[in-house]
Amino acid sequence: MDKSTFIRQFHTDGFVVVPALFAADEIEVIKTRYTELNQQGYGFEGDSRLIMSNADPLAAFPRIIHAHRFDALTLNWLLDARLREWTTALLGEEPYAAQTMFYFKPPGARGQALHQDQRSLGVRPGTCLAAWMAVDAADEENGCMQVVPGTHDLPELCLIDADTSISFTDKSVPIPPGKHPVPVIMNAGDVLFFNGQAIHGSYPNISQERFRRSLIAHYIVGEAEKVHQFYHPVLNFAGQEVTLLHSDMGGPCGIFEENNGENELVMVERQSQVWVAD
Ligand SMILES: O=C(O)CCC(=O)C(=O)O
Repeated sequence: MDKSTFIRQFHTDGFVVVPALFAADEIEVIKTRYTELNQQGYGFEGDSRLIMSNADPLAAFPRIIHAHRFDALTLNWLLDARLREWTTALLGEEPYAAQTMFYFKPPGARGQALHQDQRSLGVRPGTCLAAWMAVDAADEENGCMQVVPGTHDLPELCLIDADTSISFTDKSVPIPPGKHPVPVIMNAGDVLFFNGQAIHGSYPNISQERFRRSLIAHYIVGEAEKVHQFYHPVLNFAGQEVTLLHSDMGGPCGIFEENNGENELVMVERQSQVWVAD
C-alpha cells in the first residue's frame, strides 16, 4: 500500500495500522528497558485507586506514563523520524508530542474501557492523535486494541460508568447505535494510529502466559492552543518545549437519545468532571 491509501483509510475509519514501522531489534531494546523500569518500581501513581488488590496482575505491572521525561530511549522514540513522518502525513501538519505510556498488560490483566482520548487531553482547538505500537504480537486472546470504526468525527461523548470487572478504568463512553468495536490484530513493531475522538479500548488479557506490551504516544495538532495540564510541557519534534495554555476541559458532551424510533446525538451540559489519565 502506498502512503495515500493509509491516509485515506485513516480519514474514512478514524484509524489505520502501519505494519512493521519498527524493527525486531528496536522492540527488544524497548522490552529490556521497560523491564528495568518496572523492576526499579516505576508505575503511574494516579492509577493506584484503580488497582484492586495485590492479587490484581496490574499491581506488579502498572502502566508507566511520561517516561520520556526521564528516559532518553523513550524520548527518542516519541520524536522518532518515522513517527514524525506518519503523524504529519495523517494530520496534514506536523503535530506536537504530549505523552508516552507503556502498558505491560500481563496475563489475566483487565483491559481499558472504551473511551475517547480527547476527553483526557482536552486539545483546543483540534484534537489529538495516538500512535500505539505493539511491543508483543496482540490478538483477541491477550487483549488487543478494539476500535469502533467511523467514530472519529463524533464530538466528545458524556461519560458512563465502566464495568470494572473487565476494565481497570472506571469510566467509558456509549457506543453509537449500529456501530461496533473491531479487534485490531497486530505484530510487534506495527503502529496503530487513531484520532482523539475515535472510540477505542481493550478487553482483558485472557491468555495464560502472554503479556501484551505496548508503547504509546499521544500527539496534538499543530494549531492547538490548549491542552490539559497533565500533558505540559508539550514538545515539538526538535525536542523543544512549546508554550500552550491549560485546557479547562469544559463545554457540552454528547449522548444518544431515541426520538421517533431514530437514534439522535444530542449535546447536553457536561455533568461529570472526572479526569482519567490517558
Ligand atoms: O492499550 C490499551 O489497552 C488501551 C490504550 C488506550 O486506550 C490508549 O492508548 O488511549
